[in-house]
Amino acid sequence: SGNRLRVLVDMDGVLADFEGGFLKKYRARYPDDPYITLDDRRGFWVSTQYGKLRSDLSEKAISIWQSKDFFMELEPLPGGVEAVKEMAKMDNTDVFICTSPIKHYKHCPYEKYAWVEKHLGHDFLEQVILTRDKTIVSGDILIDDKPDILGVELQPTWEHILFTACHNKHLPISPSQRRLLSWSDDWRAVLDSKRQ
Ligand code: DGP
Repeated sequence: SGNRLRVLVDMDGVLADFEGGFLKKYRARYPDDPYITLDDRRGFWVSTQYGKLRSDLSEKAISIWQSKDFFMELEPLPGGVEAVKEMAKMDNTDVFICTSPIKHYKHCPYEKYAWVEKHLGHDFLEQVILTRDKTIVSGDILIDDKPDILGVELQPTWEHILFTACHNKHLPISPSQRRLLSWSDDWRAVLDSKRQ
């Protein structure tokens, strides 16, 4: 509160390699079916692009992230875990992981907590926010790879910083939208720009 900076960090596509983990497991499970390379990914929804490739592939794609151990076994994206740890140690800074679980809830919510515990430590579980609507969460910054973050709150308190991912890297940069190209990009400057 007060003059503290509150940073919300998305998980899939920002801290955890959802796209890489998906493609690896999709190809292993469906070796005879076509796939979309990460370079050819367009649009946030993986199942939508697979469905356009061939109608039966939408369901096959969905079966991958609905499987046990999918979310748990995602690899960390380069520099993400280190950046979050550093942020959390900064003066006057509160960091929360703000992530939307899939509605097939058998494994995903549990595995998201387990991933945070494994990579950021048990104490960091205090910082986890699972929500399907990020607009109702208040913060100064939301670092997220989804281009359009919509919900019931039409004027979220946060500024959305678009984190570059395979599916959004070709989108035209709107003048109002700031980007982080990766965790090697200057995320400290983005945070400092929002401090009082
Ligand atoms: P978030 O990154 O917090 O906005 O969460 C979005 C989740 O949705 C994340 O786990 C990735 C997943 N996802 C990606 N593509 C699709 C899709 O086509 N369908 C569904 N249901 N989920 C998807």
